[in-house]
Amino acid sequence: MSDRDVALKPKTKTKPKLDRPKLHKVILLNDDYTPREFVTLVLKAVFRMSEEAGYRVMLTAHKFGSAVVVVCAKDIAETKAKEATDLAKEGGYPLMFTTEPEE
Ligand code: TYC
Repeated sequence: MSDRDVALKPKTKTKPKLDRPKLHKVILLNDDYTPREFVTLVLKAVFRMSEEAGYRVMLTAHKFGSAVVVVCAKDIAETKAKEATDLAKEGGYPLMFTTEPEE
């Protein structure tokens, strides 16, 4: 085969399928000290929830110990959880938000 003859190999390489990055849950934790109104306020301010949605999520955490606030990309979940927890700390409350990967 001369240099000018370019042998074209059939393309046999397959792209390795990358797993989609896991989504993460932001979880609101109940405590005995933070006022309900303040929890709802944080949910509205940080997660842009309506009064009704915020109240519902707050009540779920109050009754069951925790509640899922939102499911989103890991970095956004972590940023939002920190922002909300910091806001509560500024207000002098122990309110906590955590994150965990979705199954
Ligand atoms: N349990 C709190 C109270 O009775 C209210 C509350 C609700 C706190 C939800 C945290 O995630 C929470 N004042």
